[in-house]
Amino acid sequence: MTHVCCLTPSRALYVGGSALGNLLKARLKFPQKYPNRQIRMATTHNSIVTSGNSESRGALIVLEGLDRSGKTSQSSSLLKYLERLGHSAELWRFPDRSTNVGQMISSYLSNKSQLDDHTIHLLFSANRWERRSLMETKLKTGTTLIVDRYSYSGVAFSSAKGLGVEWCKAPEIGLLAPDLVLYLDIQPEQAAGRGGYGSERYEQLEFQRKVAQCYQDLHDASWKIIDACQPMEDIEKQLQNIVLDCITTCQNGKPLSNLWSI
Ligand code: DGP
Repeated sequence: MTHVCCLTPSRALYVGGSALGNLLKARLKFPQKYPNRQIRMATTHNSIVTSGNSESRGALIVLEGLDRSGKTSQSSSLLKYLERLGHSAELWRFPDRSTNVGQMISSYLSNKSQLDDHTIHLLFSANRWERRSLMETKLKTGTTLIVDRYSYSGVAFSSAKGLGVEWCKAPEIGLLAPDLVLYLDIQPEQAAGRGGYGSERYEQLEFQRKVAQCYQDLHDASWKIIDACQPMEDIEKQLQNIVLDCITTCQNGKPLSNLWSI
């Protein structure tokens, strides 16, 4: 059960069986001993707080890979699969081109505007920050999010241009850490052969080779590497099995954490 507390420090609308609940009760009895400040310290900066680390929640699942590795198709079929099973799930995509920041990114990607490499890096990051709070709310209310590209694209694509990896990671610190990173692995040459690249800025073989190397340097043992050259149905089955395990773990109360830890 989710224990939700609408936080004004002096008025808890509902708090169930939590340390915070006990603190609030104690404050009503002994107002001088437990001033407001202590109660504020027991909460986070958000207005929704769960009562502990064992709350059931949705899973944050990220798909990463080179352009044309199949992330978008696989994300969609994963969503359909989860919905068929009755899970609450949504498909998100970064960059999210629907926001003002996203439109600046889109214009840059389609070569309609020029931006300094650092500047565009920060815009991509800002585009993820724009969604952080909603992301946390969705997860805490039990929705699993399948996310097509996340901070790893940010670091891989910008460091492929020569920006320092640590510099690239810095603005991502504090975004929610994924519970699972699924990397669709494909050779840049094979990806390029899939119907050819379009007109977007990064769709060039030589650059994608650098991005592949950056992903290689960035990944860790927690990533699930999927051979993206298998038949689509085989990839779908592999993703489905991995994802279901992850969703169960999160339903059982895995705490949310922040980047940069995965
Ligand atoms: P997509 O909409 O998934 O096709 O992504 C558009 C392009 O932007 C693609 O070439 C990958 C690149 N990209 C995605 N996220 C980031 C990011 O955070 N930083 C940079 N530099 N590039 C990114």
